[in-house]
Amino acid sequence: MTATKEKPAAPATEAAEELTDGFHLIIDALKLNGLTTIYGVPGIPITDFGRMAQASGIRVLSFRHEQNAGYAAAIAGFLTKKPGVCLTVSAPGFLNGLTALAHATTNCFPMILISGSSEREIVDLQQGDYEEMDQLAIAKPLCKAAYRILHAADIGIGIARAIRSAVSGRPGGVYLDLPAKLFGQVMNAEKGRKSLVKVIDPAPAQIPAADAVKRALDVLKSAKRPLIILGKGASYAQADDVIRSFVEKSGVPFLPMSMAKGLLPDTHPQCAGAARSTVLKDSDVVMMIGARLNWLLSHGKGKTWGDAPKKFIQIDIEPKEMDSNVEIAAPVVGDIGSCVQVMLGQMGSSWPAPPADWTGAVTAKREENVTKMAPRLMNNNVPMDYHGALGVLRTIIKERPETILVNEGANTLDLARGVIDIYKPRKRLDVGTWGVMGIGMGQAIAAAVETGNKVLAVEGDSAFGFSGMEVETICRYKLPVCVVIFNNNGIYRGTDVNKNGADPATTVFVAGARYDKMMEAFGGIGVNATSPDELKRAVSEALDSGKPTLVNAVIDPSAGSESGRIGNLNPQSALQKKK
Ligand code: OXT
Ligand code: ADP
Ligand code: MG
Repeated sequence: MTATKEKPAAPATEAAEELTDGFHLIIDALKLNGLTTIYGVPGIPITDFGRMAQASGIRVLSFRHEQNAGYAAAIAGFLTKKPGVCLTVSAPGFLNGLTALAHATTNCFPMILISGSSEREIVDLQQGDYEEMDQLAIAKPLCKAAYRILHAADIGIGIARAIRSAVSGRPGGVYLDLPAKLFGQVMNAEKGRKSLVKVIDPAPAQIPAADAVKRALDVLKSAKRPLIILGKGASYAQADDVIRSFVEKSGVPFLPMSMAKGLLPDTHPQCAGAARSTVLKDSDVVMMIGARLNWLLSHGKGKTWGDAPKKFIQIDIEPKEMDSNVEIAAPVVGDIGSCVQVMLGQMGSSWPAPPADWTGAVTAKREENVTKMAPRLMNNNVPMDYHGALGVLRTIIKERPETILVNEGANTLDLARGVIDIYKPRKRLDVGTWGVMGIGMGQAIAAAVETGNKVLAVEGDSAFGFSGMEVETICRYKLPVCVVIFNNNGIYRGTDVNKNGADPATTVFVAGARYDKMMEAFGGIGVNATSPDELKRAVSEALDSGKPTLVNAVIDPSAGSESGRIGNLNPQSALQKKK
């Protein structure tokens, strides 16, 4: 059923007719489906919508830039299994939000980007409307699905489609285009109520085929040197107990990808995080649970994986993921909760432990690496190096395992990932599949809003710069976020010199900048920490008080290396090498 575009001609009984409009129908549709938080930036044509949504009890968080609101929505989707909602204005606001929508899709996070748009008739004739842009066409290739709602009577079904598209199957980003005229469209209130759709079972269980499960268990049982890799899909699935039982019953060493850390504690005796190279190279059967064989796993081949033949088992909800890089000997297609549950049920009561020489070798390598790192974490150097500063933060998280760690940068990211142990599921959020800088403050805000937990954001000084203005947002909403900036005066390092002119080198920033003053400008607490002791005191106080805090941690400008641990990905000029 469709409504006319203009307000319907007044019937004789108008005085008695109860009316509703696009504004209210969108709000009612979101609430009906449990979407009660919106991250966005107001402006034409969605300012009043934001006000009305707030008045109706939806929590509307206003950001300083749509990209950060988008990253907040994306990670809200990861944390809650419900689509995170980002609301923007037309053309430039929409484009600002689009990077985050693409990021959500790439990372398999459910998110809906809702953007107001200009008049269709003018946009389609390219007559130069205010913020004119064919947003639907631009969004389509960057997300899982894109829809436009033209009539108030279609709002219920349009929002239902967006929700189901975002969360069913492999989760991802959905774009919803709402032209300005839609908001003011009026219709009969009763008909409006009836047009709303509550999405039943938005992400139905996908039970794996029995023969696929048997094949996978047979391959796992045949292994001499098995390995389980847990990815962020496993964290997303919220099947924590069943995954833990499966891993423990199998006795197989497990390697967590960065956002799967904590699914089982990093200190678990089967954790092979500190023996990464060894387990990838020497394993003979690798079972992937919610992880892809993309660049982060060297595509399942090459030097990282050694010469010995390997068999892969893969659990994923997306059938096309199988054989994407190498042959998968045992594909198990389904949702992780169901797949792991069924496999666990079929393991019987006497599943054989993996050979002791393998588990012993993994443990020995892990302990060797942990022992090697330990003294570096205790150093009290001034200026601080990464290890001295991270050693302090590692202890702080150990003492407060409910804290959510947000982490971005290059060295700041790569070293923190190894040093800071995570003890609980979904307590580490980071740059994800693209290695994108700028997720920091959006993720920190959404983590605090969605979970109520304290948040520690450990940020490279460059990484922080991408979303730094949101410290005002953190202060405005009084969120329990402590931001620590690893300030080494630049991207990777602060020591590069431009040998050819007066301009600074491309990777360096103003030396000795005081990011803590930014926080003070908005009423938060700012601390300049020059030693591990000062850092420890400041961060402990911040997390215990829950007051918005920014700690400028002064790091030796020469401490970092180019691109952290992925310097090998930088192309090199043959000409440059000859010089
Ligand atoms: O087994 P071995 O012996 O090999 O040892 C491994 C582990 O076993 C061991 N380990 C441990 N030992 C002891 N104890 C413990 N607990 C332990 N845990 C592990 O340690 C080693 C290493 O382990 P790891 O890390 O697991 O293994 P590895 O080999 O590194 O893993 C490979 C990867 C690929 C899985 C891993 O490296 C990874 O996940 N990497 C992600 C990298 C990434 O995404 N980086 C971000 C992008 S870099 C670059 O692009 C940047 N930019 C450009 C830019 C971007 N990105 N975005 C946008 C929008 N614009 C521009 C910029 C601008 S970074 C950047 C800013 C950088 O400057 P900052 O100031 O922000 O930061 P600083 O660098 O600090 O200055
Ligand atoms: P990581 O970066 O941690 O290795 P990836 O983002 O590469 O993880 O992979 C996550 C995988 O998990 C994706 O292939 C996605 O299809 C899958 N996935 C996400 N949610 C589920 C789920 N509930 N059940 C099964 N697979 C899932
Ligand atoms: Mg830096």
